[in-house]
Amino acid sequence: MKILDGKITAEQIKKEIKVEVSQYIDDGNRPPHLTTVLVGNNPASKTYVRNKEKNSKLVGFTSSTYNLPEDVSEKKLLDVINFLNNDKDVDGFIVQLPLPTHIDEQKIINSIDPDKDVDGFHPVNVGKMVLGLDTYLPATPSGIIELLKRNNIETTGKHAVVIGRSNIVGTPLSILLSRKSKFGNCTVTICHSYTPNIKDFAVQADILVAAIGKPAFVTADMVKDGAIVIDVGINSIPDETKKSGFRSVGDVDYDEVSKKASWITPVPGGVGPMTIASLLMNTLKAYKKRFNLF
Ligand code: BQF
Repeated sequence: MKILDGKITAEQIKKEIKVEVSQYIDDGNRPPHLTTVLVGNNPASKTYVRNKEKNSKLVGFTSSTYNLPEDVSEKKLLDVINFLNNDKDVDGFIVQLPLPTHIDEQKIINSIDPDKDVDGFHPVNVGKMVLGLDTYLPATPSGIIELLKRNNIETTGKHAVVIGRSNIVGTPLSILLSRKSKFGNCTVTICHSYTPNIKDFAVQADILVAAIGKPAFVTADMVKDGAIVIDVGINSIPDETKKSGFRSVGDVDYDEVSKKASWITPVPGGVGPMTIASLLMNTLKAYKKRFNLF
């Protein structure tokens, strides 16, 4: 078994971005600028936003954050987005999800300028992705493809089984894995909450992706010998040995499944860091488009 190390791969990508950014700055350009909009105090969301700020600064971007209260009105949030859409100093921005239930998430996503939508969630960008047109790819699926690419893992002709059909991970990843491309060309099966006997599909996978949100959902009996296993899950479980009282585990029973897999992503340090690296790649792309730096 080989560890598909997202932390190391993401570090390489960040180093490359940092070199490219410093060249633009030497040429007299301003740095790329990523803005994050955070609504409320969800502890996981706060951690993710801090991560994005930290890594943006690490590669030489300007980073800014709008912290809005939990009870902010939909109208006020739309006003902030409208301001960012028109702010020439901001190349790309994201609205951290999930949003409080009184706000219509789709309405918010629809209001983002597709050219600044570095999460790739706007319907225009989703449509472009489906058609294989140039766009911002959603960060987690794009990070997974990049992780396979940079570790020279062949995908062509393989059977990929994706467990989970969210708009953010399962659905777009199934499209990227099946498209006509060097790191696509898979036959893809999507499993979800209405799939009877997910195990019957999972055991057939050459590439198995777990994006369900249930700790240790994928057990060793569900995995074919030599499969490539991608664990997208981040679940917090009680752990008395930790300061916080919790630790992060994926959707895969890592200890048992790693005995059968040819490659496996750890949690933490697998898909998560690649998600951040992809967001930075999208932001650099938005910046280059704005200033015609190609
Ligand atoms: C790691 C996310 C679910 C819902 C909304 C590194 C991140 C996580 C883990 C991170 C995620 C998950 C993010 C690790 C951003 C990935 O070392 O394993 C980085 O910050 N992520 C998000 O912004 O929103 C989410 C997961």
